[in-house]
Amino acid sequence: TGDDLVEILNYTRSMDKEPNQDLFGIGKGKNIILISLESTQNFVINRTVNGQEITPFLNDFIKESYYFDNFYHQTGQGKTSDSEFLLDNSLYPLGRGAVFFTHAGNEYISLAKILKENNYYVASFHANNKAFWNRNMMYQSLGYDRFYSLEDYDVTEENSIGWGLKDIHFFKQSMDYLKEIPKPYFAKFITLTNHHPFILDEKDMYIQPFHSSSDILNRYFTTVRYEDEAVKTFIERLKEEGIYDDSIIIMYGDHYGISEKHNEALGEYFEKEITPFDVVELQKVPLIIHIPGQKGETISTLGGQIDLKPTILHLLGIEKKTDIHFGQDLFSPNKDNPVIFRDGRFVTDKITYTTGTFYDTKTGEPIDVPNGDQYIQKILYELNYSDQIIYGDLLRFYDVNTGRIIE
Ligand code: GP9
Ligand code: MN
Repeated sequence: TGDDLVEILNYTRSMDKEPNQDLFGIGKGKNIILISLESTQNFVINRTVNGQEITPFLNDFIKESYYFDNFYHQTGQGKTSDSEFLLDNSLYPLGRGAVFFTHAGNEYISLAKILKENNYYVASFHANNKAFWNRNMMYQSLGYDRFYSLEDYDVTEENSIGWGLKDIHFFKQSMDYLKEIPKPYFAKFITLTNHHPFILDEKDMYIQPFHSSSDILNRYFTTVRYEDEAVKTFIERLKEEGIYDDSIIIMYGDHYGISEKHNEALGEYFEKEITPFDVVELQKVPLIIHIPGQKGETISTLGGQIDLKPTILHLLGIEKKTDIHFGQDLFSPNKDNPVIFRDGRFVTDKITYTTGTFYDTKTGEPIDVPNGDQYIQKILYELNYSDQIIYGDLLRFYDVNTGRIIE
């Protein structure tokens, strides 16, 4: 019942942070173009393979954007769909299964719904079957106006590989739709080519594979490089169409692409042994926020996908004080929440906890944390609160307009 919400509400309200005064509302009325970069980990940014840049376009683009280099994915078994869930709800995905499948009928206070109240048109673009990850159902609960899925794209043998339509074609075909939808809009583009097992046509290889003991890792660099090229073509089109200056562009990696199975090969790439601490670090994904007229800046504030919703709302000048979310605005001067992984690992500015051991976040050295158990408890509490909301469908009992619990 609604009683279960009282404690949770007290908790989330106590965690909430005020916006950054300089940036609050800076993007008011602008479109939001959000690009989900499939399986893109942060380690590829500003790095080379065989002497060549892996992401030449993004490396330039981050210079004129806010680039968060200390930002983590927080997904579980629901992979891409979990990242979408985190983005829209600032709730944690579930420890087992994909919440997009198991709780698609719940009541949510989604980013999409809040944006719609503020006059935005909300669309998702993804050239896969609309039922994949149950998106067609979940997007209804989240309040999306339109889902451009496989049936909206012209997919042929020629223009597809691996999981489907190649990203360059995906962006190209999407542009016809983007030009038609009402403004201002929130448009989410979910890329696909950089997906395990990272297969690419020879002619789409802008760089050559790496040489290590893992073909998966070797190919990964080539598909990331292809994705970078696709994003470049899209941004160029946005400029040509006059959309660029009217839009905030947000890009983030949805989750890791290279699992722990490939640690040995990763060790060959980094020329060091991969420790459990490194495995946590490897969960960083790029977050890039381009705001027209703003200078570029690299921001090392610790954050994760749970923080996206309040961050985006504040940029648009929307402060939904009655919202229930676990994240904090990444630009808030007082942001202090830890990054919590679904399996209980966590990262603070000082401590990283994984595989039963505490590490110094700065040095990666194992450390003794006298009150360590309290930390672990607090993390588990937060995950549990989020789970309670989902399992109990508790937002049914909450009136987000008044901030009151419905008896
Ligand atoms: C499928 C795409 C990729 O539609 O989102 O799914 P993933 O395996 O990364 O979750
Ligand atoms: Mn994915």
